[in-house]
This record gives sequence, C-alpha cells and structure tokens, in this order.
Amino acid sequence: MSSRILNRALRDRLMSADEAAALIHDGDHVGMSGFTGAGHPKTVPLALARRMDAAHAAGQPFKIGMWTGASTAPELDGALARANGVDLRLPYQSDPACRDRINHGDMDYIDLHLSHVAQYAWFGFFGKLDTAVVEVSGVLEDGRLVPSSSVGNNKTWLDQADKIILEVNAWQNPALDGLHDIYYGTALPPHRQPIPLTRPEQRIGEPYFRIDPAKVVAVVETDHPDRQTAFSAPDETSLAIAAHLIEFLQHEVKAGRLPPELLPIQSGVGNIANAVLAGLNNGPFQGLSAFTEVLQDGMLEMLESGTLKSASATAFSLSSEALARLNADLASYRGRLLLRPQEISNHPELIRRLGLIAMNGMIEADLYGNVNSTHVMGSSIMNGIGGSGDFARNAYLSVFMTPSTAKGGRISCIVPMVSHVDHTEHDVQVIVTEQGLADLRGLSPKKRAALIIERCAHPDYRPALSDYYQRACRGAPGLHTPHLLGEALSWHQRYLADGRM
Ligand code: 0RQ
Repeated sequence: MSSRILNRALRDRLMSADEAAALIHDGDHVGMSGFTGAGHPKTVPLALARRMDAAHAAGQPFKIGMWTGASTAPELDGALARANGVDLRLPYQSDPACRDRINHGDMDYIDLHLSHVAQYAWFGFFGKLDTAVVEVSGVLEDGRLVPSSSVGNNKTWLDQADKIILEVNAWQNPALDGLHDIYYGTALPPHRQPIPLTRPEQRIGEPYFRIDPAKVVAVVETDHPDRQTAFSAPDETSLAIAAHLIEFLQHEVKAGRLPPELLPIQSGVGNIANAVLAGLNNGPFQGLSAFTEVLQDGMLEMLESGTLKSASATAFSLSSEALARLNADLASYRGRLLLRPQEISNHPELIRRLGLIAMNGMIEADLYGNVNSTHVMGSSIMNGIGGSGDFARNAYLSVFMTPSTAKGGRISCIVPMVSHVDHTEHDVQVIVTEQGLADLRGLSPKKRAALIIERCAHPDYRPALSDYYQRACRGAPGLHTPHLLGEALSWHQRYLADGRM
C-alpha cells in the first residue's frame, strides 16, 4: 500500500487510525474531506467516534466542530452523530443519524451556500481550523497530494488547518491522478481578480494539492470504498417531470433563447434530478456540457452515450454499478471530466458568466414562487441548501422540480406560503411537477399564482389553493402578493395535527 506514498517524510508519519484520532481533542474544529459520499476519510472518524464514546462513558466531554465539503457517509457523519460527538456541523449533511441529532436539538447545524464555505473560513467567520482530516489517493515524491473522488473544501482545509491528518486510500482509482483542477488564484477582498474560466471544461489550475509537509501530523493508509449512492429507478412521476422539462427546453431552443446544444447544465441531488438526466440522455439534445457540483449516475450515462461532451464537478455521487463502470474506464475520460474545489464549481461569477441551466429538487413551493429546499414543516432539516442557491440565483435559467404531492398524497408540495424560504421568488424562474410546468419569467406575483395552481398543483389540492388565492385577493391588506396571514401556514399546521394537509 505504501507505494501510494512517495514522499519519505510523510511515509515516516504513517500510523494507525487510533493513533491519528488521538491527535484530535474536545472542542477542536476539524475540517474533513468528503462530498456527497465521495472522498471522505474512512477510518480516522470511526476511531474518533470510539474515543468520544470512551470519554462520554467516563463522564468527560468530547465534541468537535465538524466542517466538510457536503454530505459524507455513515462512517463519518453517522458514526460521529451516534457518538453525540459533534457540537456544530456545517455546511451540508444528509445522514439519518446526523439529521436526527440536529432535529432533536443535540447538534447545532449551519446550513450554508456551498460556494460560501471556503471564503467564510478564510474570512475567519467560523473561528480557527485546528485539524484537517483529508482523504487523498496518493502522495507525490515532492509531498504534493493527489486528490481523491471529491475535492470539496479540501484545498482550504489543508491551507488553513494547524495540523493535517491524511488518509491515503488505496481503493481510489490511480487514474484519478490528473483529473483534478485545483485553482490557487483565489485571494481575499480587496485583492480579488477575475477567475479566468470561460468554458466549462477549461483547466485553470493544477492537478494536485500543495501542502506544508511540516503540518502533517499523521498519515493513515486505508483501502475502503466510497459510500455509493442508491438511486431509485425513474418512475411515472419523475418521467413526467423530465418530459415537461425537455419539452420546455425544446420550446426555448425554437424561440431562440437557448442554442441547440443548450447551455451548460447543473443538476442537483436526489431521485428526481437523476431521472431528469435520464430523460435528457434519451432526449433530442446533443453535444451538451455540464458545469455542476456532483456527477451522479444520470450524468455518467450522458457522458457514456456522448450526449454530454464534458462535465466539470467537485465530486462523484454514484451508485455502485455506475462507479464500477466509471472506474473501469476512468482514464478514457481525461479531458472530458474534471473535479474542482467547490468554491469554483459553485462560483457565482462563473455560473453567471457561463449562463447555466440549473435544475434542482425542492420540498415545496408556494403560490408566488418561493421555494423551500431544506425544511419539513418549517422546522425539521432534511439535508441542506447545498449548492442549489449558488446555482439558482446566478443561472441563466433556474428550474425547481418536485412531485406535486408527498407522503402518499397527504402533503401538497404546492402550498399557500412556504414554511421556510431557501430560494425567494426572485431566484425561481420555472417550477415543474408531474402535473406540468409553470414558466414564471416576466410574470407578476398574481399571474404566477394563477399559473402555479393551474399547471403544477395536484388536482386534489387545486380547488383549495384556488379558494385560498381568491379569498386572499379579496381580503388581503395589500394586493401585490395577496396573503391571509392567519391562514397562510394552516396547511402545515393541519398536517402536523391531522396527518394530512
Ligand atoms: O422523504 O424518502 O422519507 O419519503 O423528502 O423526496 O421526492 O425523493 O426528492 O430525492 O429529489 O429530494 C429537496 C430533499 C428532494 C433534495 C430534496 C420528502 C419525501 C422524501 C425526498 P422519504 P424525493 P429528492 C446540489 C443541489 C437541497 C440541496 C440541493 C435536496 C424526501 O433535492 O436535498 O438541491 N435539495 N443541492 O417524502 C415533507 C414535503 C416533501 C417531503 C418531499 N413537501 N413535505 N416531506 N418530501 N417533499 C447538490 C448539493 O448541494 C450537494
């Protein structure tokens, strides 16, 4: 295994996961690698969780602040949450145990735009970073690091932390070497310069992380797979959503508002987003490109078929079958596929410049086009805003998708007023459900409401939404965005009380 560690000094710092975890202490801020189940450390966090359990059993406190790129996996988020060892988590999670801790009030969580995290760390907004625990797929002779299957915030953690613990994972494909584009041109205001990227597949950085080897306190060898995300097969609902969206994009091409090969696409996490990609793969468009955050199964299939000519992301988020296919053929993707730091993959400047088509899932939307992507019934976190806000606000076209109902029809995903706002009406241009698509561009709030009810709401909830809207138009104190404030959240209250909206 140590053939992956070519630097003599770092090889001398090889130790066990338990020994490495002993270098992390109660109250530390720890920056971990990991993004959507790819590239997270696999053994040090488990050893750390064991230390936390032992400390708690002895009546001693042991909690850390844990910062990552995005979501990780059971052996990181899950293990530390079960050990109740995280005081503050940021910026994104999707682990059931972690979610439970947050929603039960045992763990604080800051849900952040993913493009903001690195710069906030540089600005000092989160305090000092004590330790970086970063998975890499190799160490070069001169000490530079070959990144693994996600880049996320690793560059920032490696630069900012006082101490570095490396996990060198032999499971990661050696062909990852050369696939990354690590940009070192970011500076702090007022010294920032334009980021010189004008095409999605363009390289502007270098393939490796630079580090100060003196900061490396431990190197741990591992041989463990990434999480591997299971996607459900596209069903009737997701296929209908995909069909509406593709018809809309065709219409936009015909109208001359999009070129025939579209503009670079961004696609969010989740089953619906993945199904839309499957729809695009079978659809009429060719020669597409992606400037996105995660490369999920649907996008890999598009690369395989040639529908997608290139993809730029910050991480993989693949099922085991898709991962096996990618790993078997990774070298052949050189030049068509690259992974960047998340501050670049999600950078507002680049998203605006390239003119992306952003397609993200949501939990609910309201009559006026405000979107909730993160909170169930206003107060329980699901995952987090992730990159959806980075993309939605700055894209050429921002699309949000959801089935029109959830929980077997007991919840309407179109509600009078969203119970939490992630994307305001100003950032949402298109809403799609299996019922249809509402193109909100250029419409006033009242026109939007009528269209969203007609096109997107489920027929079971349409009459009640129309009734609310009509009464709001008669009884609201102002008629720009008519609401009956005493009633606007009554749908959510009814669900909490009776189990049905
Ligand atoms: O829960 O599985 O317990 O039944 O939410 O819903 O319909 O499977 O949709 O997998 O596409 O996820 C918004 C969560 C959608 C995702 C969200 C319940 C539903 C189910 C999942 P169950 P679906 P998806 C870049 C982009 C934010 C981050 C983002 C997300 C579960 O898209 O996390 O976009 N987005 N990042 O039952 C109560 C409702 C509900 C509801 C759905 N109205 N009320 N529960 N559910 N609607 C990538 C990154 O940033 C990393």
